[in-house]
Amino acid sequence: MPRNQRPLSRRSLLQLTGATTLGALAGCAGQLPGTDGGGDREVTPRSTVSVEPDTSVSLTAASGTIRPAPETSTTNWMYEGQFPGPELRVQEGDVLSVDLTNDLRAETTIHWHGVPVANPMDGVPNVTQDPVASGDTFTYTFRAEPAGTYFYHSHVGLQLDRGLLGPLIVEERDPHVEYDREYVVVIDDYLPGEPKLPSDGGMGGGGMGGGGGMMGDVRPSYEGLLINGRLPEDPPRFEVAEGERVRLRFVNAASATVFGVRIAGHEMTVTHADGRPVEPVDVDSFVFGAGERYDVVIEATNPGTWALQADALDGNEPPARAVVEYESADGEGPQRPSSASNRLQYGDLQAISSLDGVSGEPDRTFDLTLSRGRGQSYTWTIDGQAYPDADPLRIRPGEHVRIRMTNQSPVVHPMHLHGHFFQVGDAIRDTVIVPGRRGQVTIDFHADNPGRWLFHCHNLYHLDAGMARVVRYVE
Ligand SMILES: [Cu+2]
Repeated sequence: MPRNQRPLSRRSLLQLTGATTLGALAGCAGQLPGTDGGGDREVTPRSTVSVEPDTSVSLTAASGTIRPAPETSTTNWMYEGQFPGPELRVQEGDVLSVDLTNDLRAETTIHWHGVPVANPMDGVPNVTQDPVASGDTFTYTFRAEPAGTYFYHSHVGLQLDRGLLGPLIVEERDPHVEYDREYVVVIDDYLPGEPKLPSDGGMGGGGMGGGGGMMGDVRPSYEGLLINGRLPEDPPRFEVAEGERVRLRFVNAASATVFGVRIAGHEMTVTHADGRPVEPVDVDSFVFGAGERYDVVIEATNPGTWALQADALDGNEPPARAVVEYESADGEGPQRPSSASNRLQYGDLQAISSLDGVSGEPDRTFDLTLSRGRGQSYTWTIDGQAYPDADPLRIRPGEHVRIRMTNQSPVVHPMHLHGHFFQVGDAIRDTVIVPGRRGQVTIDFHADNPGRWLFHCHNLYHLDAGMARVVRYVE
């Protein structure tokens, strides 16, 4: 049963039988604006752009067969019969219109990860829209800004881990770095078949996966790691010419995997974090969690055939692989990267331009604890509450909001805020890893986009098991 159709929890029953019955019912989509259960009046979201779109695209979600390697095929869910889904590419400021047609036998939506769209376009089922029923079409329209490397994916249940994802590139009109060509590198974990929560008998035939235990984590039984939908036996090839500067747009589209990324024979200059420009920083590797993106530039000054490799930090599958191949290469097998010695740290990231509205002391601060739920069931909580059975975080328009997170579990949580960029250290991002074992991260954002916005862990299994809250604008 989908989470949003579970029997009413004790908290919901208390709300329904209390004095705030109408407020609690206003939590259904389609009733904006209303009161929010706490008695506060909700702020009407920004409306969707109504101008003629610059680009119109159709994405049909349907089941089909993928072949991630010549000898391997499986049934997947896909957009337009492609996995990953088609690359959507527009210019900064363009209006993009996407008709999502649902040819699945399940409800679905699309979320535009990282893009601060108007709230009704954000694709969160039962929060910003009714899910799109089987056979129906829903049109998403939004202005694609700011420029950056993004991705789109279903936000219903565990559908992201079934293949419903694709890259979204918003090209800057005036890039702060020069490059001659570019490749998009979507890194993913490969799960044939239907994803399930451990509590529903998922993740390895009902058993606990690696690293199990009360306080530990489980990971689905992935059958490999992918770059652009390919297993390492049949890696994608990125051709380069000697002397070129090559931009690589890395997207971690995995559902439960943190990757460490290296390229043999080349230093990487990190130029963007979550699509936002940073002062260029030279590294030989970086680590990113589900939902994070990095853009890097490499200088093609070392002819040959070189492996680009992404290792699962918390899994033992063979690394995902691509090949960087010079036009002049002689066909020798790719050389493997040496071990990482100069790995990117968050502290290295310095945004080119600052975020408005977050200087000085915050108007409102939330202190939130991230932890594994107590008891036998597989739940993940924020301050002891498991979504959707969780209180909204109420904020007012124009506020400088701070969220301080402390991770009381041993595993990392890549936390993602919808609808806003946030400041973390000197960087501007939309997703940030909170390290395990009492790791602490503080983010600051400007409340400039009214609506109901999900704030959640981008480990899909943690999200589906409750690690989410709705940030709600009230008057
Ligand atoms: Cu998590």
